[in-house]
This record gives sequence, structure tokens and C-alpha cells, in this order.
Amino acid sequence: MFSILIIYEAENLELLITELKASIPDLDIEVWPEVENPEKIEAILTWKPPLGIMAKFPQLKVIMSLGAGVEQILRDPNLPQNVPIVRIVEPRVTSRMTEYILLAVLRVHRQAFAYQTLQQAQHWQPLPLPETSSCTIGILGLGILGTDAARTLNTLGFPIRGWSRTPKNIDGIKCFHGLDQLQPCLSQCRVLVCLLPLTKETKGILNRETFSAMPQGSYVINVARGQHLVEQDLLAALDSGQLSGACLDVFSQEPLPENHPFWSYPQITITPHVATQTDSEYWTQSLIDTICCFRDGLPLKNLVNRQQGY
Ligand code: NDP
Ligand code: OXD
Repeated sequence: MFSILIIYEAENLELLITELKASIPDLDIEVWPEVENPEKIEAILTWKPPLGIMAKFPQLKVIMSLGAGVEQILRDPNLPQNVPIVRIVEPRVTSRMTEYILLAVLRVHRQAFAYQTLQQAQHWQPLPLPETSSCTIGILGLGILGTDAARTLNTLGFPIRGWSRTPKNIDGIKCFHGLDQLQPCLSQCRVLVCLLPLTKETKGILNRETFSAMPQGSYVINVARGQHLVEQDLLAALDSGQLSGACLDVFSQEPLPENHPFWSYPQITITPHVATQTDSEYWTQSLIDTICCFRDGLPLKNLVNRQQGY
């Protein structure tokens, strides 16, 4: 028998449990917080575990993150050393994220906001149609998600500037890396997309300095984590016209509190952390694959580098 613990609140949890048990009959599944045998738990499936609980499971051998971002797991001060963390990497998650970014970029590029204003004024006024080649897009983070978005946007003719921690060579994409190259990367970006993991190096990276390094009237899309953004700096950059708008899917506090200034700021578009999701069938299959690899002693895929924080 192999014991796993699910620490996750979801409507379809029963379905997930049924499917896991159907595929792996020797699986014993417990669901937090009613854990009968903490001393038997060998694997944990979670996204945002309560702080400090990881030390309760002396046999813990693997943690499976139900999200692509793992900062909520890594923040636990009691995280046992040397326990591998595997994160979700799934083609549907990637393609849906790219769809969201395309939508946000094309709204800017095809003047959706200007036409909305014209429609409200019942004013018929065609605007000059811009070329995609005149709209440079910056992508912070050239990982699984950033690379796919970069390639897809580039296929439509948008010039792309990508930024990562280590050097990259991606066809058609002008790549920058490291803090020294951040400002040169930003200097021509009409639209900036944040797809970085949240680490101590990237926290607050969408700040006044970053916005000032971009051309006046640029647009910011944050689909990574709320804590990448310094909220007051965004509002100041929008007030001054340094930024023309922002599309935000993630927030420091989720759900975004009632009366938060972002809700009513006309140039801010808000979605409730839905840039991407996977369908439960793909998600479950990916969990089954990981559990089987682990149980059979095969190499685990999509391992998190705990030192790097992603
Ligand atoms: P990856 O780990 O595949 O890629 C991360 C990228 O960020 C890499 O290119 C990495 O550089 C770069 N990076 C990390 N630290 C730095 C740094 N200090 N300076 C410059 N670049 C850095 O992650 P994913 O693409 O899978 O996901 C990215 C993030 O998107 C997740 O961590 C999560 O927070 C967010 N997300 C949001 C979702 C939503 O619904 N809104 C859904 C899924 C994910 P290098 O390549 O050199 O290592
Ligand atoms: C994730 C997310 O990290 O949904 O997967 O934000």
C-alpha cells in the first residue's frame, strides 16, 4: 500500500480520488485535515498547504504541486530537506496561458479600448490599423509558458524581447538574461508580459523602475503572481501616463478585496486568476504518471530546483 495525502480544496476532489484509485488500486488516499495515519504518508498532492505542516509526515518522500508555481510550498519553514517537488507541466496549461496572453495583447494592438470609448460615444471613426511589427512585446520568463507565448506572438509578426535568468537561444526571439540586461530588454517593449516564478529575486519586479524603462504609454500584463507587482507603482505609472493600462490575472491578495482601487481603475482589466487551467482528465493523468514513476523508482519529470525557487 502506498499512502498519499491530498491538501487541496476543489469541487471535483471526489472524482480525482475515484480516478486515482481506479488507476492505482494499491493507493491509500487521505484528505487533509482528517489524516488518520500521518506516519504513513509518503506523497503529498497540494498547491497552497497550510504553513508548517510538512514536518508532520516523517515518511514523506515526494511532494506533487498541483500548480505550476511552487512558492506556496517552498515558503514552508518545515519543508523536509531533500524531498523532491514535482510541479504540473501540462500542454493544456501552456496553450491556454498563451490564449490568454494573445487576447490581452491583441486587445491593445487592435485598439479595443479606443473602440470601446468610441462606441460609448456612438461615434463611427475608423482608426489607422497598426502593423504587428511596430508592437514589440517583452516577456519576462522564458520557461515553459513564456517560450510558448513568445513563439506564438512572434508567429503573428510581433517582435519579441525575452528575459530569463540564464542565457537562451530561441529562433526569432531576441533574448536577454540577468539583471544587467533587464533595462535594455525593456527599452523597446510596448507591451510587457510577466511569466516569472515568484522568488526572492523576482518579487516586486514590476515596479516604478521597470515601468520607467519602457516607452511611454506601454502596457503591462501580469499572469504570474500578484507579488511581482508593486501596486502603488502601477497606479502611479497609470496616473502619470507612463503606462496606458494593465491586464492583471493575479493579485497579492486573492480574491481581490472589495473596494481595492484596481476594481474601478478604468485602464485596468481584471480576471480572477483564470489565465489558464487544465481539464481534470489531463491533470489526473499527469498525477497518475508521477505517482507511478515514484512508486516504481523511475526518474521524476518536472522537478523543482529548490535552491533556485522554481
Ligand atoms: P518555468 O519554471 O518553466 O520558467 C520560469 C522562467 O523564469 C525561466 O525562464 C527562468 O529563467 C525565469 N526566471 C526565474 N527567475 C528569474 C530571475 N531571477 N531573473 C530572470 N528570469 C528568471 O515556469 P513556467 O513558465 O511554467 O511558469 C511561470 C510562472 O507562471 C509560474 O511560476 C506561476 O507563478 C505562473 N503561473 C500562473 C498561472 C495563472 O493562471 N495565472 C498558471 C500557471 C503558472 P531560466 O530559464 O534561465 O531558468
Ligand atoms: C499555477 C497557477 O501556478 O494556477 O499553476 O497559478
